[in-house]
Amino acid sequence: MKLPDGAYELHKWVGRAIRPIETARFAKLRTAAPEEVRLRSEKLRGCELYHFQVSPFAARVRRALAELQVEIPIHDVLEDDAAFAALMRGGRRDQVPCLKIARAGEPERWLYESREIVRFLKETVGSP
Ligand SMILES: N[C@@H](CCC(=O)N[C@@H](CS)C(=O)NCC(=O)O)C(=O)O
Repeated sequence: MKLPDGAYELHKWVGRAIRPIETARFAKLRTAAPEEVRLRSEKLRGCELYHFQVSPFAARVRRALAELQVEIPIHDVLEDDAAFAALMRGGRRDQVPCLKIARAGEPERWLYESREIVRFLKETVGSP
């Protein structure tokens, strides 16, 4: 990511510090039974979120995932160099959040913009 010098480590450490707080907050939104979550998440098969923890735009998407009662693979590009490389290879823009959409029979897409991603998620899985 094009962050200022020194910001990588700071973002990583702040991210690690706040992750448990967000996890606890969003856990309260996750009200569906595990089997329902599994079934709903099937509609998002092939979707993976690239993000980093302290991004407020990424938080918008993570919240939507919790509210929609779905789970998808999530990659933190500050914690995982391979994930960052995959984002740059596929999406070609060092910006988060980005949703990789790789569905059978469709060309692979890398969707940027948190509001667009949330709209896609809602349209794809519907209301819980
Ligand atoms: N309008 C975008 C803003 C995304 C954005 O600014 N993301 C920041 C992190 S909070 C980013 O990736 N910055 C790195 C860069 O643009 O190089 C959205 O809603 O997703």
